[in-house]
Amino acid sequence: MSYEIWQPEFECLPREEMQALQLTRLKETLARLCENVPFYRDRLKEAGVSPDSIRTLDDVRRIPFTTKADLRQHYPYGLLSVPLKNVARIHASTGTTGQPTVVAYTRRDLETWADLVARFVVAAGVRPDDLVHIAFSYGLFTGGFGLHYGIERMGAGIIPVAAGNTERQVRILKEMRPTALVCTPSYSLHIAEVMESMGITPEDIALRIGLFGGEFWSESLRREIEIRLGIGATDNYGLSEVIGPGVSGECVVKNGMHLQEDHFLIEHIDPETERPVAPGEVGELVITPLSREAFSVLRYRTRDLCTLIDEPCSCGRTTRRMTKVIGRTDDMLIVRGVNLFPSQVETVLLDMGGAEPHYQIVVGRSGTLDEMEIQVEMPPELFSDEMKELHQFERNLEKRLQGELGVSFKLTLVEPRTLERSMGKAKRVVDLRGEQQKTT
Ligand code: DLL
Repeated sequence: MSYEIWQPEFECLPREEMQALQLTRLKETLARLCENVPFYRDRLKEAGVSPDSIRTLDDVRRIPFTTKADLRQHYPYGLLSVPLKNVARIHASTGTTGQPTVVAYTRRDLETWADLVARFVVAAGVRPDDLVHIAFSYGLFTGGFGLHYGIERMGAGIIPVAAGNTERQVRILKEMRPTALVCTPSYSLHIAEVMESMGITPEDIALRIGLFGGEFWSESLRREIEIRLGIGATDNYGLSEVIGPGVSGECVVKNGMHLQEDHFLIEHIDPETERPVAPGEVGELVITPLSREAFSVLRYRTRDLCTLIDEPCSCGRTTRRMTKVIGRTDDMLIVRGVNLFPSQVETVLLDMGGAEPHYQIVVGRSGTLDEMEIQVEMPPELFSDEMKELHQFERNLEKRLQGELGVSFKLTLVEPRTLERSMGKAKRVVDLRGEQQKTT
């Protein structure tokens, strides 16, 4: 089987050449930041690091980490490394908590970004004769414009639908016949759900590929989406602080997302000890962009947890891969001392069969004790059925969740389609503990 590769001269570089390129670019990045960003000039001086003192890639560990808090402190333009007049575009992180973080691009940054997106779009199997339906929001979020220009670069056609009005999305799928769909995985599931309610089947539309990213989704959800939309679904990953979408993406082999290592130096650490994790273990990604002009970060703590895959991929790309993100360090809930990720609930729901993967976890406090409620939509076919079957379903689900989570909780079955659907990233957790503490 032959695989299309957008920039084989970079995506298939022999390991030593890749590392040499990374080292050169790392030194250039340090020099640029020392010269133009007072925050980094001071930080690096304090740490005793100069661009010339970096001799190997491992020397990157002498540089202090950058965190979201550092970016917030310098809101909006404190970390720019070019004058504002040279900035071609501004985006911002989704910022669910507190201040958003602003990121900026020069013309050259936008060119690079388009190529990085083009790479994973091509790797996912999209071709110039495809027509791509983009259902990401276009705006400060990097998803819409990021995918748009990358797809334009690789030559496929685009329907820039943007997020929202799901019935219209479905009509467009049916009438304009796009062959690929771009959105968050949770929104694709909602599109599937609305499609079913409109009596439209996968045979009535022309989709064959889904490119989904921007939030966590499990392998089980992938299977569910693939069946309900009749497509092959691929994952892609990125974050605004380092560029947006385009950090990594799956090829058609679908065994991990290829990291674009010529533009990002990847470290993988234990979030507690901050030391590198052993191969094959779960760790937090720490990313240093190697080519950004307008705005860059050194050793950015992504808080995203995954495993790295070093073995070569049969597609021919030589880059390392990351598995699906299993969660974020700040998504991890600690309920009565037990650590859990919302993703565990999704996996149970989908693996059980018959359940809908729509859920919300509400954590509160009663006195000094944490309390957790898991709200799950009951399957529509059971909703109107006999109570006996519904109770059976409830007991079964409770048992499975209990086995997976290892902490007690209250399971509440809610009516079908009553949990809020998001057009972008789904909100799975409502943690009321901070608020309750403030008021008690
Ligand atoms: O979500 C960039 C993006 C847009 C990536 C569209 C892919 C497609 P932010 O809004 O800054 O940027 O959010 C970044 O989203 O740190 C992860 O926690 C999460 N995330 C992004 N992609 C994935 C993915 C964009 N494929 C944050 N799987 C990141 C799991 C993801 N989590």
